[in-house]
Amino acid sequence: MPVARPETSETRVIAHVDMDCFYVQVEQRKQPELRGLPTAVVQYNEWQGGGLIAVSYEARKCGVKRSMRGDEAKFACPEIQLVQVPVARGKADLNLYRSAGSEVVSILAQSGKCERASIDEVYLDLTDAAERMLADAPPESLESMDEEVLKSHILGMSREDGDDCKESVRDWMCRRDADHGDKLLSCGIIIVAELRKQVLKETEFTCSAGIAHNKMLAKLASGMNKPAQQTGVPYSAVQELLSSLPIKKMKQLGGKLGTSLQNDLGVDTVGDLLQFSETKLQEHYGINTGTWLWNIARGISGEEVQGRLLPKSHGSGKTFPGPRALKSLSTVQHWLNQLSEELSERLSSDLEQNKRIASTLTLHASAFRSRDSDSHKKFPSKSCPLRYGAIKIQEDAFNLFQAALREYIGPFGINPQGNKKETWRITGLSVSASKIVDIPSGTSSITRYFQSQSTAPSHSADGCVQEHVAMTPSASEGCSEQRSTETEVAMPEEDTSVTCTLPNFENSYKDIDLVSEKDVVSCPSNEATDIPTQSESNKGTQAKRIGQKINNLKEKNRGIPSIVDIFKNYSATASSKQETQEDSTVSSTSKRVNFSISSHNSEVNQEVEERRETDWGYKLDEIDQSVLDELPVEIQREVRSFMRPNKRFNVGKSKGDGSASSIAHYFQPLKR
Ligand code: DCP
Repeated sequence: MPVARPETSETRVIAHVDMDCFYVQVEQRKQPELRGLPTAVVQYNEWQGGGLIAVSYEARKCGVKRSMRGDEAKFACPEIQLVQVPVARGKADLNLYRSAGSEVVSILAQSGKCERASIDEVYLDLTDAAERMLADAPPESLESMDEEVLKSHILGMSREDGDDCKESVRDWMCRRDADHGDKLLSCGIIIVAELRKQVLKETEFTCSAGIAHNKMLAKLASGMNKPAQQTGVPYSAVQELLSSLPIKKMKQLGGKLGTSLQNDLGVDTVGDLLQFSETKLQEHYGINTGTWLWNIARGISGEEVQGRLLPKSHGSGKTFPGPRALKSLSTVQHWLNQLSEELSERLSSDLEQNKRIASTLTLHASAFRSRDSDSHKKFPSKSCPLRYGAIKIQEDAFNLFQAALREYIGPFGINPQGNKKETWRITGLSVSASKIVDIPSGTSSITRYFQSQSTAPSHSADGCVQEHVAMTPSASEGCSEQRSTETEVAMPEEDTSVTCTLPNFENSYKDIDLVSEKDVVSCPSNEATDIPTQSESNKGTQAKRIGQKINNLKEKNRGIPSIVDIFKNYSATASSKQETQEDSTVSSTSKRVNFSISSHNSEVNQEVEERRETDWGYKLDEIDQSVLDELPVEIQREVRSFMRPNKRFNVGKSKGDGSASSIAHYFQPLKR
């Protein structure tokens, strides 16, 4: 039964651009002698040669896969070149790859609405550009067509190898009787071929792309012909495409929902869904999911490309596979400190460069209980309002961890030494910052921001918010998504009998660990050392372009930088203190464990208050008049009163005590 053609979606032209073996390409640009060789990027740990996270297409031909360890890859392909991921704070440092991704985004964003979907993926809405081309220079009017265009794959078009195939592509694109949707698609194919060439020229990276009438189809198509190729999806080919597409391959159907469709409805391919009415699907999966399933079976997706060049969240994570699993609170705290420091750095640069503030801190962990029938119980994720400054994030992250651990293990599972031997193991940790918003211009709105920040997430009794994972696939894809890939990791040393399934935290960086393209601007020296001279001028141009783009976007926020400086100074002071305090913090861990969250927090808050007092006493001298002028009037009054000789700074006891606009309120500790 032919599927009714949706009327609205075919008038849009959406592209999904995906870099080819991205980390490998970044490393090959750094070391050009690796080009053309079978190469893989490995995580830095030495266990069995480290885990592969990116594999070149030459290595893939020898049977090397991302799921392999370095040793296994060498066995499959003895000449493989293994490149280590850069390391900082004892964990993978992905800044190099993030900056490289930003370079690509800056080029693609010239063409239309651009959404950075992950470290190496971008969606583009090319509808306007395609409409313009169709009006001004439609494909049939072009004297010649670029090779890259003619090499395109067009689904549903029969093709043979060689020149004939290019002719067929040209004929298809120049059909005068083509409908409006196909004509627009042809224009999109030409635009994307041009963009891919530009990306290659300016960054030396190849990418693949899918061009279709919606995001879902564009994403499906971009992975069909890799590397360095592009695939167009005319509406007429959609039904055939989906009829053979395994249900689990569809975005958002790789998990429980896909399994349920297979087991409960006997659906194997997306096309199989066509046999069910919308009502039937709604009966099984609820109104929204049912309708969504009914639509995807027909290739319909209304998801918009969001104009977003910056990530939706920042995250920092690490896995502790096999014998590396963490067994004590002090080691957990040590790693949370590292992760929090990295997160704090990224938040500071986002604040400084993009004038954006995050408001929610979330802790995720994966764990298992070794002597327990319930060892697959999920470690709960916890959130709380985010407070700026490395030390605060460290404290909050550790509090969240302890609250989650209590829940995971039950009230009697933790002893004052930190753990009961072999009771629990942590195999992955991550901290992330989300709900990122622009600081609105105008001081009153900043005040409002901070007011809302202190009340935003609702709290449970222990001050944390339980993260809920919705099954409904309505959420749009974003940089913050955790990868759903899971890795089987054996425990070779102490837990030889245990095999547990863990979320691949370090591998999940691709999705959670993005920074803004402003990094390219802010780190020219890094770029210069990492990248061969040939690309220097390109970098300069890109950096400028990125700078311009962000400046345009952030024009409205002029006047904020000085407030940003306050944050920066504050967290810088906090960090330097942290170095001296680190030992004592860790050694006092076991004592803290016995406290209830609230008593622990009051202890922490007291420390924080003391630190703040000193910090501000020191910082006040550094605040200049122009900074003060930007602050809300009440705060100006408050700060000026501190600046008067002999007036001692007294947090929380100053004029307007407890009012939302008190400067103390800006840095108020987490309310529990
Ligand atoms: N990545 C990671 N862990 C994963 C998956 C990916 O760290 N589990 C990193 C390394 C990849 C980059 O993200 O180079 C992009 O991931 P992709 O899934 O897009 O894969 P590649 O770009 O490596 O290859 P492909 O050409 O198949 O897209």
